Amino acid sequence: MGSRQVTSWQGKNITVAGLGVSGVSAARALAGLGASVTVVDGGDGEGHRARAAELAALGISVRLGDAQTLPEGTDLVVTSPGWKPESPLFAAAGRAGVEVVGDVEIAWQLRGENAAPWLAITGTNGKTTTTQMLASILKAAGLRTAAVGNIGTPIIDVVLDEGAYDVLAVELSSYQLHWAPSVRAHSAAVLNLAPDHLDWHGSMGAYAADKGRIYEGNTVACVYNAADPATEKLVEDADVEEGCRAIGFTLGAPGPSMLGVVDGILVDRAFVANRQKNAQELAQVEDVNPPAPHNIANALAAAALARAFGVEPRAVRDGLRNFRPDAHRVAHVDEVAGVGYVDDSKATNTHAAEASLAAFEPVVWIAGGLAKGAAFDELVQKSAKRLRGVVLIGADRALIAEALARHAPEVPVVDLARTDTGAMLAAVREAARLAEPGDTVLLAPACASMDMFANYNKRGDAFADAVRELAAGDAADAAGS
Ligand code: UMA
Repeated sequence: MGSRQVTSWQGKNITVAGLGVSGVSAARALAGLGASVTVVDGGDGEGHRARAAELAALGISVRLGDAQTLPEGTDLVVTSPGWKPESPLFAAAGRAGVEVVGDVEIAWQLRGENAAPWLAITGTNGKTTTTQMLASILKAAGLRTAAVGNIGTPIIDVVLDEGAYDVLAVELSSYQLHWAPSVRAHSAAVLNLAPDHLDWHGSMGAYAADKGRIYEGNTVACVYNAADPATEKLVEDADVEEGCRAIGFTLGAPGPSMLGVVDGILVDRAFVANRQKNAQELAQVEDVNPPAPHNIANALAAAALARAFGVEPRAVRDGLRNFRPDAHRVAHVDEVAGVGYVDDSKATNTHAAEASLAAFEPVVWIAGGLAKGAAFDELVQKSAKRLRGVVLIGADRALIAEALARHAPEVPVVDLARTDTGAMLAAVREAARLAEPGDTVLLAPACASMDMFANYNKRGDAFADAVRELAAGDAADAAGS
């Protein structure tokens, strides 16, 4: 790293908001550059105290149990993405004339002159998978890369490791984009745009505007979803570098400057010579794992970003073939008594749940949790005809129950008014009771998990455990009969 950054951070009083994954990363990095860092966090649990002790050993102050008061003398607040813009700490910063930025903004500012370019991905759904696919393609091309950002590896950690990477595959959430005004990606994609996190952003317009920031200052390509005009609109509204192109992706045949699918083949009509006439084969649909429609769209977006970076077609194919999806994303768990059990715990909003429900019929749907300000009418209307029955769990299940009563009154609904650890087993048992051989029981909650579980992984694990228990009972019944 050049001395430029070191001098600019030396002696600055930085308040880091949040002692989670990004806060710890930001605090360590900035303290390492000579800043005087105080981390503040509203929590005061055991985990918080353990992390605070680790940071204290590095000379970083930590204040737990008070997320509201701005430490005296703060020059800059660096926030973790989850903190809402209207948090009292930021109001205090505003009154004191102190700027608030996110850890992704700091990462951008810490880049040296030869830093690896960013290929950035956002969208309501599919961003983690697409980022992983992109990293897999870049690796297949022999490039040194990492999948970072919202995906779980704080981006500051890799930015400081300058020289180690040729290019980064960066997943950015709307929260991170909100707090990162000067990030300028080489190329970026918005995969889709549907209502989510409205409690955080305040409105769909504000959410879309934050997502759209990802295109600001792109130099080579702004990748949009041709089936989702809102994403194309964000490209139109973006202020990009001269010569930057809008590149669409579609599940149909692509026009010029698009990637798409023709006769089961993923083709590129954007990064080829004479794109009016020519198309380049990239991969077969079967190379995409799994080859479900929404995932083919993800693969096309990843391919578009890789091609914008100059990656050869063969590496696109090899990268897609090498890619293995994470657990809890439309994962087949087991079959019990002729009924399939599928875990899509990652479907934490209505848009994702809709894509998931569209893949199965007839389906017994397990849904509910924290709604995050969402409405369920459209999801229920679109999915009603596929539903054999519904089992509702979690804090906001009444919202889904009401939508079902309005649009699918004939569908049987089991409302599970319990949030204890055994609730998922009860939900799976109820679902099994509603299901008939040939049906699918699908956990696609359309809600966040934190009312009942630590995260969506734990919710998916609980579902898989419950299915195993059900299968064991079924086997015992069969042996006994
Ligand atoms: N906190 C407060 N007051 C608040 C809010 C939070 O004190 O008002 C404290 C909490 O007690 C906690 C810390 O802040 O100690 C948590 O900060 P955070 O919620 O920003 O979470 P991090 O651990 O820093 O993780 C964040 C992302 N989390 C969120 O955006 C909510 C992670 O994305 C990301 O992987 C990580 O940074 C590294 O970049 C997770 C996520 O759920 C996976 N993202 C959302 C999504 O994908 O839908 C956007």
